[in-house]
Amino acid sequence: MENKFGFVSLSGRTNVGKSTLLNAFFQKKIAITSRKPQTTRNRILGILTEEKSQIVFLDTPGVHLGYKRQLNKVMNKIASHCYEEVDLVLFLIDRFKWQKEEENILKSLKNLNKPVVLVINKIDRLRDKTKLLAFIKDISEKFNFLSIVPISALKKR
Ligand SMILES: Nc1nc2c(ncn2[C@@H]2O[C@H](COP(=O)(O)OP(=O)(O)O)[C@@H](O)[C@H]2O)c(=O)[nH]1
Ligand SMILES: [Mg+2]
Repeated sequence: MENKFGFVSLSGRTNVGKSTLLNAFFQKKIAITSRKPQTTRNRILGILTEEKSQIVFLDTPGVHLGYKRQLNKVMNKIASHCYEEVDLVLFLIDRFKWQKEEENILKSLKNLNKPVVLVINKIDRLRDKTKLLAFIKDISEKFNFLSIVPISALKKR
């Protein structure tokens, strides 16, 4: 395997499990949650270094500002600028919850022209796992996701 290096950005509204996923990647608690207001610069959430690869995890300023501010062209510009150095976006959702916020995030992601992996988190809490396939089929019609991956960040699965 060649040496690999890349920037991965984590997208998804509050509480979908972004921090939990990062903790799973890093296998231990690190200071990755910040209460500070988002700046216009990419914020490094953590750097995962393995023998032949290094991934820098970034959060995604501008995408989660809420509907009204997201409509603001200047903020959109700033947000897309921050995405320029991103190689891959992980877009997390909470099971089958697909609401206005998810639509708005997807709208922003569509403009970026970056590969997006849709991560369906919290599947440990799915009562009926047979619905997963139908959901994946529906959601894959919304956007050409690089892949759609059901996970449980909490259970590290
Ligand atoms: N059951 C379950 N709970 C999860 C999972 N991932 C995250 N959570 C919980 O969801 C809540 C929000 O998670 P957090 O990582 O802080 O979300 P963030 O706001 O996107 O960073 C916490 O109570 C987590 O323990 C999961 O895979 N399964
Ligand atoms: Mg968090």
